[in-house]
This record gives sequence, structure tokens and C-alpha cells, in this order.
Amino acid sequence: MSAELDALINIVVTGKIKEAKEATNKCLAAGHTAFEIVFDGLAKAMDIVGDKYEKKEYFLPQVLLSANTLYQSLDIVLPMLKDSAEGDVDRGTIVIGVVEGDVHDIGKNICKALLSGTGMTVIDMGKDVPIKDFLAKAKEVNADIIAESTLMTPTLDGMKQMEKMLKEEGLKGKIKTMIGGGATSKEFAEQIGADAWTYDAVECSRVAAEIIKNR
Ligand code: B12
Repeated sequence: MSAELDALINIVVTGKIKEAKEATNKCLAAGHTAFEIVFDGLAKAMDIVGDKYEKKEYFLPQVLLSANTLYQSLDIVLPMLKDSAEGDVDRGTIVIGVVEGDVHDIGKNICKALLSGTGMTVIDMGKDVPIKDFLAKAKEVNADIIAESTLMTPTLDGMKQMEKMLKEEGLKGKIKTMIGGGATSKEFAEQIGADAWTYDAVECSRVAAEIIKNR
């Protein structure tokens, strides 16, 4: 941790949107990698914001402001993450998105950047994506993996739905599924029959590369 990273965390937590880019550049100038900025800085800032929201110290407008401040920084560091990520260079196609009913896309975007770094073709469906659209796109591009993200409990059902639809169409096992995001867990993934679950974006790209290698 450094004074520069601390300052960036503080800027995100307090939503000082105009100061985020400069603070990010200062972190880079101080020698922090894009990876450190994302995982030791921005992710930590969102944890603090989440705590404040839970304790009712923050309400949605403040959370949104923090998220938008974080995006100012992500705009600078995510492309660098893509360039610097290590991983399997084997090709493969992954369709990623946030499931229908959920607009939380920060984690999904970090996963996307690291997945791109593995050399895979990453198709980003965005947020609030109907399950049938995920599947239609995956079929269209002959995807190896569908990666679904959700941070909300009510939208977990979409992931269950995905497994059901894949089975109905005889595609279960042919297109692998990966799930993640705060509302998910390893147990939930096992329960619905998803092929993989990971806690964070680093593992997400590692596991995806492994799936491609073994396909
Ligand atoms: C920022 C935020 C928002 C922002 C989102 C901005 C944006 N563009 O994303 C805004 C203000 C819009 C928002 C809105 C709402 N929010 Co909100 N929000 C948060 C907050 C504070 C942080 C989330 C975040 O970005 N975390 C940081 C990222 C980096 O973490 P992550 O997404 O988990 O991603 C990592 C891993 O999970 C993994 N990963 C992620 N995706 C994937 C996918 C795959 C395939 C894999 C393998 C791995 C993986 O890798 C990532 C990086 O390592 C959380 C609190 C918290 N502690 O999580 C609440 C939280 C998620 N929100 C919550 C709620 C309830 C809402 C609202 C419904 C509030 C309302 N009453 O309107 C709305 C949602 C509207 C909707 N329909 O979606 C609840 C959800 C509760 C639940 N379990 O259902 C939380 C948990 C807060 C709480 N404690 O109540 N929110």
C-alpha cells in the first residue's frame, strides 16, 4: 500500500469523480501496476462502499457516484490489464455478461479484461442480459464458454435457467458454463450444475484458459 493508492481509494469512496483520473495516473507514476490498482485499490474501495451501504451510512446515490468514480480509473487501467495479463494463448470463444435483472457490471468488466488477456475472443453481452440472448449468441459464435455474473440473489434463478436450457437443447457439456459475482458460491454452482465458479477475476481467467486447453 502507498499514499497514492490510499488517495485513490479515498477518492473512489468519497466519489470525487473529477480527481479519479489524476489519482490513477499518480499511482502508475509511483510504480503501481494496473493489476495492483484494480485489486489492491479499486476492489478494496468498492468493499468499503459496500460496507457503508450495508450500515446505511451510504444510500444509492453515493454508491452510484463511487461506482462512476471507479469507472474513471478503470478506463485507464483495464486496457493495461488486458495487455499485461499472463495466461494461456490458446484460442477459444467466451460469451460474458450480467444476467437479466442485474445491472452490477464492475466485476464482469474486470473479468472481461483479464479474459481478453488470455488470447480468447471475448464477446461482451453487457448487463441485464436475458438468458435466451446469452444462449443465442453462444450458438451463433460457436462459443466454448458462457460466463454469467450476478451480484443479486433474486437474479440467481437465471443461472439455473441457463443450465436447464442447455440441457434441453443438448448443449450441456458442449458449451461450458462459468458463474461468478457476489451472490454466487461454489455450492450454488454445484447445485445448479454449472461447470465452474470462481471467487475473483484472476481465477476466472485462469479457469477459463484451463477449460479451453482441455476442450
Ligand atoms: C456498486 C454497487 C451498485 C451500483 C452498481 C454500478 C455498476 N455499474 O456496477 C448501483 C448503485 C447501480 C447499484 C444498484 C443496486 N444495488 Co448494488 N451494490 C453495489 C456494491 C456497493 C458494490 C458492487 C461491486 O461493484 N463490487 C466490486 C466488484 C469488483 O466485485 P464483484 O462484482 O463481486 O466481482 C468480482 C468477483 O465476484 C468475480 N466475478 C464477478 N463476475 C464474475 C463472473 C464470472 C463468470 C466469474 C467466474 C467471476 C466473476 O470477479 C470480480 C473481480 O474479482 C454492492 C455491495 C458489495 N459489497 O458487493 C451492492 C449490492 C450488490 N447491491 C445491492 C442491491 C440490492 C442493489 C439494488 C437492487 C438497490 C436498489 N434498491 O435499487 C440496485 C440494483 C438494481 C439492479 N436491478 O441491478 C445488494 C445485492 C443484495 C443481494 N444479494 O441481492 C448489494 C450486495 C448491497 C447490499 N449489501 O445490500 N449497486
